[in-house]
Amino acid sequence: MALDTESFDILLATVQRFVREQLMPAENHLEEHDEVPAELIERMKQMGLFGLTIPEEYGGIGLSVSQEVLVNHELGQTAPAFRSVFGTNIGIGSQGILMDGTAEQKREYLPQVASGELIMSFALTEPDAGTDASSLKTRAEPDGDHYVLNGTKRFITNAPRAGAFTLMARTGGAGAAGVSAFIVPADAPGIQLGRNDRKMGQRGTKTCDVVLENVRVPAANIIGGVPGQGFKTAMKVLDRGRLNISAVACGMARRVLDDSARYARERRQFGKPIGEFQLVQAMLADSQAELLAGWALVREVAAAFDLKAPELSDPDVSMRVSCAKLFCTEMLGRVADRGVQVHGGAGYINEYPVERFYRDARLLRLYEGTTQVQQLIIGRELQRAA
Ligand code: COS
Repeated sequence: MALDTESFDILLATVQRFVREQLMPAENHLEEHDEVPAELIERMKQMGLFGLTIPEEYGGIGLSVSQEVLVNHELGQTAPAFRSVFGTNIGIGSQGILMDGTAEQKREYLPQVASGELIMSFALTEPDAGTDASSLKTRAEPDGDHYVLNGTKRFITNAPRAGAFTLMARTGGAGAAGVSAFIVPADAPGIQLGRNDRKMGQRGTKTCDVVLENVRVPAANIIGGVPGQGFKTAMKVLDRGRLNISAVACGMARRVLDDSARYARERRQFGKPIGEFQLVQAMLADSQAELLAGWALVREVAAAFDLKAPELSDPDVSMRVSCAKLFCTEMLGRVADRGVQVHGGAGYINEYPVERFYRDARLLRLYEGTTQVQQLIIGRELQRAA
């Protein structure tokens, strides 16, 4: 699946312009009001951003993974909260249905997801099940042709905007084999949302708890129709998600580095621009070298991803995705830190975007699997292959 080259070039140029002309100027609004302006969300829908990765037959644009990372690299160059409005629709919220859903589920949900009419969100994490995702406790008990769900999901991105969740719950015994993925409408009786989480950064991104109390969901809403497959679906979805987080990390690093290089040219000390001092150049050079290495890795892994069938797992590709997530998000942490250093005291003041990017960047080493989870996946695969 891929968009033809000519149409993709036009799309990418449109996204670039949108980022520079409309999103970057709205960054301060986002920070002050913790809200993405409604007219920008409308524009995102018109541009087809909610359907970037949904195949054309369901009304989406049908980007390949190699194309998707290029778009995410552009979107990374502004505040990540803008992308998060539709990020769960094109990523972790909907990909489970695309990869493992029945033909009927795809027909019913994907067109609404692609148009942005339905916002989907991904609910895996719980108060006692973060990294140890397969220990999740939310229960789904069979009751006739329904299941009854009880439990709490935590830190759920886009929950306040969601019309439905891809939600993992336990239909069987302990461990990964007892987990099923359900499509749960957000307005089902018994669902309550917690108050919005107050985060260190990424203002404008909405996350909160989702509490389920005796929520009745048709058995037909199990993704793929077969119980016990939900953990694998979640892991496959996260593979693609993690690669896209890596692309966003490269985009954010690009923006921080561009801002820092520009600041170094303008800011004068000791009678000349600080960019002429070699110690400042060394910081910029390290960031540039690491950024180019990370971006090359993302593009290579994306190409490997495109070679495999999306519904199949490939431990070698998962391992490579984890290398990209680990390297690029850690790289961004270092680039953002140097960015603040190049700005000096001004980098600690919130008039400069670098202060915000420094806070926003911190989350990338945590969500969709911490750096340590990526190390674990890489380490296990190396052992398996040996
Ligand atoms: N694709 C397909 N299947 C996968 C897979 C993948 N990428 N990763 C694991 N699986 C399968 C395994 O093959 C195994 O199946 P079998 O039992 O049939 O062999 C099953 O899923 C269980 O896998 P595993 O034994 O590796 O599960 P663990 O409980 O040991 O979990 C980690 C491994 C820690 C890597 C996993 O729980 C994880 O990624 N945790 C982090 C979760 C996360 O990212 N949370 C962020 C919040 S979501 S935004």
